[in-house]
Amino acid sequence: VASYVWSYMKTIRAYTPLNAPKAVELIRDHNDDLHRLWGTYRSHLYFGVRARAPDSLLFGLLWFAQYPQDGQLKVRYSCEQGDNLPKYGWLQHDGSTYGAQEIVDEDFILTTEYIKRPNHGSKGGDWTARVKGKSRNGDKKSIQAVSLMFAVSNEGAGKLTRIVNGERMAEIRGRSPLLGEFKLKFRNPAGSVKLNSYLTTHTDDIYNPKDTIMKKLHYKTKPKSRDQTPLIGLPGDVPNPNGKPNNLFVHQVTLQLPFQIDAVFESEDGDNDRKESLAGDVFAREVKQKRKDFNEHFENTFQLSEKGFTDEQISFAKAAFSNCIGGITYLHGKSKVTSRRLKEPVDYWETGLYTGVPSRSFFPRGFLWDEGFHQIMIQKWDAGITRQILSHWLDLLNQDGWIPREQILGIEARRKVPDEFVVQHNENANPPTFFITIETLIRTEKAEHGHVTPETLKFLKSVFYRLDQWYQWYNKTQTGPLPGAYRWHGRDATTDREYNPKTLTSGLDDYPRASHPSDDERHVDLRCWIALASGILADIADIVGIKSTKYRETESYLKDNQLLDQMHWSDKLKTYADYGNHTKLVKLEWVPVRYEPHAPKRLARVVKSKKGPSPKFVDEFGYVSMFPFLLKILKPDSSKLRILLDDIRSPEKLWTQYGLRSLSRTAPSYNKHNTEHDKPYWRGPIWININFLTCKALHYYAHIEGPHQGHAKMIYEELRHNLVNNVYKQYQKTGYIWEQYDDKTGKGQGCYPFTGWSALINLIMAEKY
Ligand code: 6A9
Repeated sequence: VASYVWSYMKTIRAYTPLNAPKAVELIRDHNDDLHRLWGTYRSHLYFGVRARAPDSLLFGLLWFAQYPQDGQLKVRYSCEQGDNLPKYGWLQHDGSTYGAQEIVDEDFILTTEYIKRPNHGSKGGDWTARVKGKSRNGDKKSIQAVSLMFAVSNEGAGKLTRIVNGERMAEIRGRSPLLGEFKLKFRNPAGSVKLNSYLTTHTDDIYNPKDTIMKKLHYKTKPKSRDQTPLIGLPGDVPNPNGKPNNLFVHQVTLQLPFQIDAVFESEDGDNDRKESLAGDVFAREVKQKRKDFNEHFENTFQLSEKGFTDEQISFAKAAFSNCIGGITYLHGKSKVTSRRLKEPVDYWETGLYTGVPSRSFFPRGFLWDEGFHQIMIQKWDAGITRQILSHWLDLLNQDGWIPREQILGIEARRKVPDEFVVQHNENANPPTFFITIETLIRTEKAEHGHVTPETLKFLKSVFYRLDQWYQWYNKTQTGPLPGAYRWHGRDATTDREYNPKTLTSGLDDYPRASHPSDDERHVDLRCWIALASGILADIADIVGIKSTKYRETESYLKDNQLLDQMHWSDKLKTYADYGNHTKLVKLEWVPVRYEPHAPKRLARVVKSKKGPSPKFVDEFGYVSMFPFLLKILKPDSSKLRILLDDIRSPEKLWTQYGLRSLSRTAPSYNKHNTEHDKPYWRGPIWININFLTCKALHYYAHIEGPHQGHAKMIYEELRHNLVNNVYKQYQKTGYIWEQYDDKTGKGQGCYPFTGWSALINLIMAEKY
């Protein structure tokens, strides 16, 4: 019985929260919470507003052109690459009270502006969303009519009712435990109204109003003459046949271009002492002020005009930054996780997550190591956001000290992910980038005030135990058989379907590792990540007054360049490398599925050497080989540093005029497919996160005494120039910032818009590392 209980307790640890107070609670400040309650935290929608709480009112914009160019009705709602919009994204966003976005559709441009007044009453206050439309062809009067639809639902308990004048839904009134009493008013638009209509009905899925709306759209007007086209609209009240209550309210207005309309949310909490609604001229005045504040704060924070960038370049940097901060989302729900001890996946606990997202269209959800990168930039603007986002993430620690890498919370997020990608395994890590984020926060504050701010001190105290447990988890579960050896788990040793089995956990997915995964391989990037974590944890321990020598000792051990070289420097290859059971003589080939004549064929990895794989350094030069330099583990006078710098600068290897490619042109796996359908991902293309780390490291070695200082400086300047030029150029050309850039042409590729870590181009411009 005892052993059964023991085993059960070990099993449930995988999905049981760490036994410690939640960091979010420890750093909670009620006023700040109210200030941040409302936001554009539905960043997977072209425009959506919700509160940072699980029982929120949901507000989302849908639209379509009544006269589409190809006659196909196109209703826009969630950001989809398939919509093929020429351009969309935030031009300005301050992460809390203001955002301005431009969306270019076929023949018209929408602007969405959002402003909040958090201080009215005690329930988070008021906000207004303004949508403007204009023709794409200058100021010519357009016959195009655009239907705007504002869809409103409520997640938790509460009640919504509508106020209708004829065919126009003028107002929604509501009450909920979170928000108290409130009104959402649809103001009379400026512009020529072609049609008013609305929908109230019941839906089983409030997160997907589009499907319900599509089913209800129909022709509302009959043409009076031949050249008049009928208009499509909504039917009004459609009660549920089974008597289920209305939970979807849609205001629809069809307007000829140009137009402008305000949706005004007003909290009825407290005395109604509001002098003027946040609408009309009042709104226009406030937007002007917000724009000014944003521009000033941006220049104060990043100093791009002081650095001599042009206005267009600065607008681009503002868009990069704004999409990163404007991508911040609030998700809630449960992850699916599994472990060796579990027969099938189980639910993680219900949780809310305040987080940035790598891509609003393609993966609008939380990714662990991406988030560390986002927050390197966001903290410079508003450190409060960073402290809260990191606290949310660290509250995801289970009893073993693990954080699931990808956060797919709630129905909306789940819908975007094929089933096989949903489940997170409790042995799988991801690079602990949060340590870099925290190091940056501490360094920046110390430079500015001579010490960390009281808020950051409180934060560090609140998360210390969690950081320690997380760190221990890596050291317990990701180490190899030799002291100082680390290994990413999660590689598939049983497959011959991949050219080189992926290492998703490292963040570098298909980057080539030992050809034959084994428990005793060792990964140089992971060792460097833990070396870095050890040092920063030691710094944090000092700051919060924890007396422990273990972090510092581990740091010196892992950063010892000689020990590092013993384990990861290959004299033969003249580079840092992984070590494992390896042969570079592998190929993907079509092989028969059975040994019989005319059997069908499949693509399989075939070993082309008689000897087969054997323990050795992995002969592939690229991002992974750079980690001792990227994370500043190399001593400035290291001779290896010089070799690395030369290899980086070599066009035969990593250098391109657009940034550093992920894998050397001379590497055996350069540009190789992993399977028939898996194109090279981290096997050639240029990634901005690693180029950011490169700039950061070059900048460091350029500013520290040493024999390679001048060399580092030269490469730094060239690389920065190349990166900024290309990402900017591609943005001008395509309207977007991309997931990766092609190493031969510089073209943006992969998904878009990708304004997670690619937005760090702004920090590269600002040289704020
Ligand atoms: C799978 C497909 C609609 C891959 O930016 C997030 C991550 C990075 O953390 C990682 O380093 N990206 C990088 O190699 C994107 C991962 C997307 C997984 C999507 C499901 C959904 O199809």
